[in-house]
Amino acid sequence: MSGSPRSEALFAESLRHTPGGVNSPVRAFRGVGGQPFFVQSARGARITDVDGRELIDYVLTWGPAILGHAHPRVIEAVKAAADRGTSFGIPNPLEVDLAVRVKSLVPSVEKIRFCNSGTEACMSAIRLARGFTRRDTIVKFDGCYHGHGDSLLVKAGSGALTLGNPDSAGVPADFAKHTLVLPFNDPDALRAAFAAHGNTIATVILEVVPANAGLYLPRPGFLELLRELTRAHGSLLIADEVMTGFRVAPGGAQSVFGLVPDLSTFGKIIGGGLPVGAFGGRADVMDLLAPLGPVYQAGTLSGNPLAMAAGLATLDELVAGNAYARLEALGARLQAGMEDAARSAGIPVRFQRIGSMFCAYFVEREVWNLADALHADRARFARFFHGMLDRGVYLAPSQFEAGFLSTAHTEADIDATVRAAAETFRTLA
Ligand code: KE4
Repeated sequence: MSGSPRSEALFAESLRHTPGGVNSPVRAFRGVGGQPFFVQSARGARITDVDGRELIDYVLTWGPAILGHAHPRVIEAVKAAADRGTSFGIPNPLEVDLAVRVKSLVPSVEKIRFCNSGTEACMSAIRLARGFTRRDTIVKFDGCYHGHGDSLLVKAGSGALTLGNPDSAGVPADFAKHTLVLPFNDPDALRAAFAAHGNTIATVILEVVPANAGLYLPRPGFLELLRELTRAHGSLLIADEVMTGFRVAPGGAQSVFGLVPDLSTFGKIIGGGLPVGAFGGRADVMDLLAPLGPVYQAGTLSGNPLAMAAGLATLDELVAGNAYARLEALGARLQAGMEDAARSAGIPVRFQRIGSMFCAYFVEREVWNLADALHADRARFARFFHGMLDRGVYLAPSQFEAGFLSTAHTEADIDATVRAAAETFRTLA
């Protein structure tokens, strides 16, 4: 972004101390070129950078800020909790309150364990599934991202895909060989994998709505087949709802698509912007976890009162109001405006959305899997990203990430975004 002297100076300094100058790779703008700006503060649907520029934010710290940034109810809850101490390492009442609240919203969760990130949640759920089934093989889908646990950094999405290294260095071949990667929405590949390996497959983990290679949806029948095959072969089904949980519906994507997984993973929204993760599901599986059973999993800050308080305030605010109807209306308005703007400029854009999560692929075709997504014009997306940034709109800095809306976005924000998009599309023709 032109004219950002303080961000430029901070980035130069950060590069001296932190690899790539960032604490998470996707923030480095490698997918779009240029360098990241630094945020001074954020409120509602807006972020303000260290050079005083205000931007309409569609990244929302990658999903957690579904109420917008610094929502008064969340801030108040965190302040009140902090006044009582920040972490105890001993059970506190808020852990029970949030467990009860998540269970009330997601019926497939009979028991839950909190941790500190989505990665930890997915890593732990995989270990638990392997312990429960006494099998080693896991199945994931290409382009899906389930955090940076060793077993899962195989043809992964998000930052790994953005940087073009979906298979990370440092993961022993002996780990990766237990991970089968299938194309998403491919029933034949699914059937063949179970026919060949069914009795060794511990679990299949999926993003019910893959949103780490942009955003695409399960084709009708795919999830039903997956549930049928996993059940028939004694494999557990893990729904990774770190991004979709409490985002696409109070009960997550599983409630939208009628999927009943054995385990689910959560993160982001249930921490209200503080570090949190969780995994939960069938009690007979969860009870294999230490201290009850032989599968070890632990964390110093797991269930810490600040994250629990922020998560409770977020879920209470979401469920109390008509948040999901508002998020759907805002999403539909954005989609209609963006599609009209692209069409008027003659730019092929495939806008895919579920509720308040979306992706504008620079491609003509429908996108149903990673192979389709890889046809998107990344160079054109990068020019679009910077054009929008220069016009005051911050989109995810990668064609392979989803965008998010919050209840703090207004119709005026959407209309301003669409106007910026119309101007930007015209520069791409
Ligand atoms: P974390 O470890 O980043 O809290 O969660 C990992 C994770 C697990 N599962 C899904 C479906 C996810 O989307 C994520 C993390 N999402 C990315 C954004 N696509 C986090 C952004 C980043 O890596 O900086």
